Amino acid sequence: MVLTPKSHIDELKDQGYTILRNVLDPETDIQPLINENVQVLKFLIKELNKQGKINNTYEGLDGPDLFSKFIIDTGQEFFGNFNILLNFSRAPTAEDQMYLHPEMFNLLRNPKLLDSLEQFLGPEIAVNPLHITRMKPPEKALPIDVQQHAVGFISKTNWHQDLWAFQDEANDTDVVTVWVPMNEATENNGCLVVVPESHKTGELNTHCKPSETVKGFKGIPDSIVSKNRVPLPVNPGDIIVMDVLTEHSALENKSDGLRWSYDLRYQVANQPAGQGIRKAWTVRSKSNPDSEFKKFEQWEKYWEDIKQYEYNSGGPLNWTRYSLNDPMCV
Ligand SMILES: O=C(O)CCC(=O)C(=O)O
Repeated sequence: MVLTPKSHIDELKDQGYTILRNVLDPETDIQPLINENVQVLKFLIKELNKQGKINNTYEGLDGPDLFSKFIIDTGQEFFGNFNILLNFSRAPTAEDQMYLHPEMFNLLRNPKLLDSLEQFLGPEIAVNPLHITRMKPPEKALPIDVQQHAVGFISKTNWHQDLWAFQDEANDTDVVTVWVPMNEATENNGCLVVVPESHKTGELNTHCKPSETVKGFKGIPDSIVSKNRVPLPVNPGDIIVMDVLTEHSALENKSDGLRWSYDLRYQVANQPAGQGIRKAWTVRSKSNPDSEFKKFEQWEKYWEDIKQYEYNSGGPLNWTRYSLNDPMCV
């Protein structure tokens, strides 16, 4: 059944998520970003070999298979080069890496994507700087510490609601999560799973912070998540739009290949982003087109300034919505 815009809005309100099919063209909207990533990885591999940090040229591998093998071998160590997230919990260094390349900027600004989001957000749209790259090789092949302490970037994602990652100033911001697959996401390779209607309580469930016993990302204890869990398989070109209170996780990748996606967040422009000094940047404005970031260099400078600021000031604002002392959190 093809949903009309009104029914997507209703579905998002009623269920806490909605899937929009064939928003993007895999050939012209997605493949260029894949190609760009591969080019960046090949360059990185050369550099790391020159610096003696790795000893493998990965000859004969290409595309997602190259990523898969590289991440299996190196775990989280170099993943910052491909992530579009600067982690709040890191201690900033002058060498902080992040994926800042033109095709990523093009995806964030993709007119088809923005057209499809207008129904939820209206004509004044900004990119919220909380966005993440997920590149997940087969879970069983990952380094054992990654398997044991799922961090969610390169391994399975634990249950959470995205609102936990927003500071209080954004409590009234109109913001949605937009999940964009680069390749087919299936139950076998670790697609997203949601609890329908879980956004309706209007509150954050208990989120546990990482501890000595469970390192990495922890989230809502599985035992208190409803059993009504719905996997959301999607194809490249489709997007999933979610409420920031919808409880969700991602399954383990049991396939033999890489599962690759981006979770982006878009909001109404000029509302608080809830990300400390990282403000939302306008990507579409009917009322003030000059306020839009139109050039890649603007986006690049925005992040370079943030990195510099956080480095000089000793780190991003220290904050948390984790439950620190909940008995659930062991
Ligand atoms: O893709 C994933 O593994 C998790 C995505 C996610 O947590 C999100 O979209 O907020």
